[in-house]
Amino acid sequence: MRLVQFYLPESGRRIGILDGDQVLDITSPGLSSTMELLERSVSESVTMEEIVSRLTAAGSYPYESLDVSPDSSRPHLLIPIDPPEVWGFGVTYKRSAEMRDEDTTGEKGIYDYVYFAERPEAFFKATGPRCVGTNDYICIRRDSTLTAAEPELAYVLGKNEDIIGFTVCNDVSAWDIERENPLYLPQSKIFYGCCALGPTLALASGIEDPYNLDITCRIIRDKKAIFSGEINSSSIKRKFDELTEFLCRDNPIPVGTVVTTGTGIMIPNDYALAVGDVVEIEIENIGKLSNPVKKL
Ligand code: DO4
Ligand code: MG
Repeated sequence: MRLVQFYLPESGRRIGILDGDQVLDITSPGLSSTMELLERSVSESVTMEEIVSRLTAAGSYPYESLDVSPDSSRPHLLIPIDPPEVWGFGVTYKRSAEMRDEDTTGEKGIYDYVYFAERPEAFFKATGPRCVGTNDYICIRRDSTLTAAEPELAYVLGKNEDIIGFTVCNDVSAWDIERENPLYLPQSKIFYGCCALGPTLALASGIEDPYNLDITCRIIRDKKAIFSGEINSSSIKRKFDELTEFLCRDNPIPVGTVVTTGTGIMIPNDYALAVGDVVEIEIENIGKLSNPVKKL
């Protein structure tokens, strides 16, 4: 089951289920966000699917008609969950370790070390207001000239550190700031519009094998694809339980936290983001996240 949040000019935020090419509106009193749905499932100790099965659809909208840039005068998709926190993991794919070391010192260094270390690299990435949904702008911070898209599979935590679902994430990162000094990592990672999530929240029961998902990325400039890359999530070095265990060690993580699992598609520096580009990231059984780029 894939959930979305969408906006209607007359009633604001709604929750929908993706049913073929239609979005069924299942909003009901007290349940107008996927976070409320998740909190209800936690308080009643039932699955989100169980809560959804009790709701009646109040209307339907073609998905295509909602997959448009956000504008308060027309219906459009929103971020599929408003996360209290987003945490990231890095250097979970070999390509990320290799390219980062090469671009920093030209030889094996801290990235190779962390790729093989027992402890993974975890970093705070964003809060809800720093995130955007599909078709909304991702941003280049004003002091960066080399900001890149990082296409990633992300999961959402429920209670007891359980994964309740998956979404697509763009861990937009100012690589020039990261390379200047590793201590600048938070500034390279956290800024307004640094994280795109969506288009759907695919509940975990519908994702048969999260370690076998094709992830593709395209960068469109002047209507042409100037970059395309792909990876399968089977190439990730670590298991999600291992990431969650490190993340939650003596660190209270609120329900609804999004955890992004690292990039396996390293975009060459020649395709650093430019104003007007559109980044498309697609993961099978979740959907295509598409974001235009602007400079802050
Ligand atoms: O330390 C660098 C960040 C790594 C990262 O975000 C990734 O590998 O996806
Ligand atoms: Mg990343």
